[in-house]
Amino acid sequence: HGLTTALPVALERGEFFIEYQPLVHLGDGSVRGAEALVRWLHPQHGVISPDRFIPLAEHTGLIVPLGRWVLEQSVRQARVWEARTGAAQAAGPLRVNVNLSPCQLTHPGLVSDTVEILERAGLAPDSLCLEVTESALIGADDDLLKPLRRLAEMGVDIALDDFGTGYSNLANLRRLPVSVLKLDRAFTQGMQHFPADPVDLKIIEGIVSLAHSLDLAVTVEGVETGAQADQLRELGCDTAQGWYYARPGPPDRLHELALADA
Ligand code: G
Ligand code: G
Ligand code: MN
Ligand code: NA
Repeated sequence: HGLTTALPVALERGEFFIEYQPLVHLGDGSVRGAEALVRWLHPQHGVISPDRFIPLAEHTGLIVPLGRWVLEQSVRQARVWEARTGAAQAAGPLRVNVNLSPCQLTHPGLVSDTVEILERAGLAPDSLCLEVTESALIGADDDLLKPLRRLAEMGVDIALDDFGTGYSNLANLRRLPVSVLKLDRAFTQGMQHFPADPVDLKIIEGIVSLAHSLDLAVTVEGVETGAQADQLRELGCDTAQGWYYARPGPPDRLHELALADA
């Protein structure tokens, strides 16, 4: 596979870049932060989606240095947003969400690297949210959860990504050091028909109610229409992400969006 051999040098050659997709507060429509989404600008094939190269990076071990690079860039970017929006951002500094692969969770340097990156950039830990997929934490033992607990104790938010696609026991949520549930895009896609299936709505309502009773915030992904946003707000979801608000884009667009609605 050509991509597999090109991947290890792509980091040294500076071929990766990051797009940011805004996270919007459903209550007042304000931009609160963004999710960092890495892309590979391959010299021959053009822009390659993470769906294609993240599995390769996991397989070859490049995910650890690549993930560290994404974290460092994103944390530095959040510090730039903070400096540029400053007091104009009534809801506090713009925050950044960074995805973590299962391999990064088991890597012994996760906590120390994260601490060092935050300190070097001068970013407060509560401006960072790490996204871990539900499937990575299914059946997680204490050894796997320990680094996440330490990060959570420092003030870093942990989000359970793609929630609802795995088979985790809902009662298990209590054990996990997470403060945010990210409802998978599949839930929002199920609402595309109007009126939405009342059973689907009941399921979302139930998840939101459970999450809130456990003190977890709910973020919904894949919001494509205003009608979906209205319905998800009524169902009690806290934050939304999706094409209705903005596609993933360059970092400078974020403080423009944030200042525009400040
Ligand atoms: O933005 P896009 O739809 O192409 O993202 C596809 C998938 O790639 C998403 O599920 C996202 O979680 C994952 N992804 C994007 N950036 C990163 C990253 O920096 N690290 C990891 N592990 N996954 C990422
Ligand atoms: O699973 P993860 O959160 O990493 O996925 C993010 C992916 O979802 C990115 O590839 C992004 O491009 C995609 N995405 C973001 N918003 C929307 C949307 O509103 N609709 C659809 N279909 N995909 C979206
Ligand atoms: Mn994600
Ligand atoms: Na997701």
